[in-house]
Amino acid sequence: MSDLKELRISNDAMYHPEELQRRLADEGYLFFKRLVNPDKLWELRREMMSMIQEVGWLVAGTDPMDGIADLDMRYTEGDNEYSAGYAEVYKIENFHRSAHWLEYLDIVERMVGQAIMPHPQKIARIWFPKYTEHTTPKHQDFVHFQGSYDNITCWAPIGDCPIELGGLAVIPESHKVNRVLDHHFSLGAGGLIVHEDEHEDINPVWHSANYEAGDALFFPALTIHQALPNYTEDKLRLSLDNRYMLVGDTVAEHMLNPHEPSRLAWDDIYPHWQHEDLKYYWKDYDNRIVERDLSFGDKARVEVLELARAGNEHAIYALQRGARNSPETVEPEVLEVLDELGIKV
Ligand SMILES: O=C(O)CCC(=O)C(=O)O
Ligand SMILES: [Fe+2]
Repeated sequence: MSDLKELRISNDAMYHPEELQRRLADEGYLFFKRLVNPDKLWELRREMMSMIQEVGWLVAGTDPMDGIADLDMRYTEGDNEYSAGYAEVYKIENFHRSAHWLEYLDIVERMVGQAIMPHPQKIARIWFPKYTEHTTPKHQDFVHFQGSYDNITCWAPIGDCPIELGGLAVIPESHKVNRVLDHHFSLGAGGLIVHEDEHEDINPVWHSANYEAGDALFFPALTIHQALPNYTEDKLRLSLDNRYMLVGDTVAEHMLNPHEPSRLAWDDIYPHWQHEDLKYYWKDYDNRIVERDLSFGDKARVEVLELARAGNEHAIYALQRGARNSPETVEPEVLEVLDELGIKV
């Protein structure tokens, strides 16, 4: 993106809750440099990248801290192979614990002015280079994480993340649409894209940063954002995106579970941990749990069939991948469309 603007840095307001709340309401994001001591991120990076090397995604013999990807292993969310590697990273206790670091909890509490808690579901993104059609597309987080418009996402690189490595970009003030916009099928992570230029009340000026370890970007559930493509030759992008909710607010049931691409249950994860304090911690809170709204995904599933029939390559790829991943549960319509197109699963 050629006309990217710089995110506004809000370190000057870090200890002024009212100013943080004003900026969040006005601009739809807050960005801090070195909110967390970078050494904590470097330590987490070592642990996670070492596991990523162990599962075979980094070039053997390279320093795991450099994150040099094996380009023959390019996988993404939705691929069985991604799930297999991600599951090993997802078991790491410190990765889950990082969402509970006081630096994050304190600042979120100040920016919303109420008691908060991290969603049980934590997310790491392990993004391969030159695999850009799978980049996280433009979206509002509400379609994925639901529960409440007041949820706050925290996106943080685990290490440095210059523009070419594909950090997060937002449209300031886009949360002011004050509604969930129509989302469409996309091949990128999450599978849903919003076309911000379809909406007159949005001024689509994208902002991002050359992120450094310890930096963190926060935004509410309606702010439009996307990841930038990873254009590096050979580097993995490793980042956290975690969510915080107001204590006592509504939470969608699926956010109480591990992140789906890991294909794990808490009982698969907890035996790998050394401490007890974060196991099922949310059960001590009285939040309102609601069922997941499946309508966003359902709409995209209808669209993907139509697009595939019309020859859209991303749609065809998505159907093929789905059928290959879980042959036992593939919908008859999907097989029908692939058959019509003469494509073997
Ligand atoms: O890191 C990514 O690719 C996606 C992150 C994202 O959309 C989020 O943090 O909500
Ligand atoms: Fe998102």
